[in-house]
Amino acid sequence: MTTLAIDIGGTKLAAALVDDLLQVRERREIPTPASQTPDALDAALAELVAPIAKQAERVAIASTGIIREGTLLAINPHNLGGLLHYPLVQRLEKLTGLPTIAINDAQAAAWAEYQASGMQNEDMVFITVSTGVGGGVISGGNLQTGAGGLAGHLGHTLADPTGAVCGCGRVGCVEAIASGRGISAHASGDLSGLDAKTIFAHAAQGHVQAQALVNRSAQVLARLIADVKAITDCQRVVIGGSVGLADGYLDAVRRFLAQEPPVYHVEVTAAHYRHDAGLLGAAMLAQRSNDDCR
Ligand code: ADP
Ligand code: BMX
Ligand code: ZN
Repeated sequence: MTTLAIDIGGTKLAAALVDDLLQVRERREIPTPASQTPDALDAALAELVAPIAKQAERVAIASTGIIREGTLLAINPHNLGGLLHYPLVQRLEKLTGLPTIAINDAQAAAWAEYQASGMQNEDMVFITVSTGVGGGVISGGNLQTGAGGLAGHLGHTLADPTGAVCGCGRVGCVEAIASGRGISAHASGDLSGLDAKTIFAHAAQGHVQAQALVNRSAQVLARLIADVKAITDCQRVVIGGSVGLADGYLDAVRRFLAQEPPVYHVEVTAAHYRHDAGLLGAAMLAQRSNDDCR
């Protein structure tokens, strides 16, 4: 069966056709519109899926935000230009006429990465460092979504009680410092207003402030990983997202984690499916729910 997989992030929207052998075809990407009203996202999704939807038999969405009963509820609406909620499943069913499922992007990616890991009945945590910082927890081989979809939202745990106010309303969240938006928000002087991608490019050229911003993100992430190890005793942490997968970032995280006491050390790897983990995880979960219904 061919699945139209869609990944809705704070920066980009991606879509592709995924077959039962997990081959990804016709991958497309467009920027995520920043708008408080749903109309802009409606239009962007229509533009994104129009050329490929007719070849699909179902839709599987991995999306930023808490996904509850098919609706996106932003925990940090700033990541979506202030959009608070969006009826994902309803809109995509209307747009395509196809049966649709939706799941949080990091939860979906966690599932895909767990399948790729070869682990069995084990514990693994996926962390995306992207527009925000998201997470997905696999416990005893099962994906944890929580009763209300909140499970794994580890970007909203405390990194610094004197830190910036996060869009979720808490003070000093990991996301407010370590995410792409957090890195950009802390830039000043000649870096102010630049996005994380550009700041990473400056860091690679030896720009001192840019290097400090990247290191601060990696250090906060390493402390988060130590917390995750303490909470779950997982055997592996997998990192994805465009910041997480940026050159040198994972090595910096590993260096900071090595400074923590050994009991908090855990294997940290880059996402096997790289930037497609969310798309593939959603497609795999659609496949599984289809099988469950038979
Ligand atoms: P989304 O959050 O929409 O899923 P990404 O995973 O691409 O999208 O994350 C977007 C964030 O990653 C932005 O803050 C962007 O500036 C940053 N980014 C994109 N490419 C790179 C790169 N090559 N190096 C560092 N940061 C990057
Ligand atoms: C935020 C939150 C999470 C999401 C994470 C990564 C919103 C809109 N999103 O913490 O649900 O998993 O960002 O999202 O509240 P991304 O856009 O960086 O991929
Ligand atoms: Zn927060």
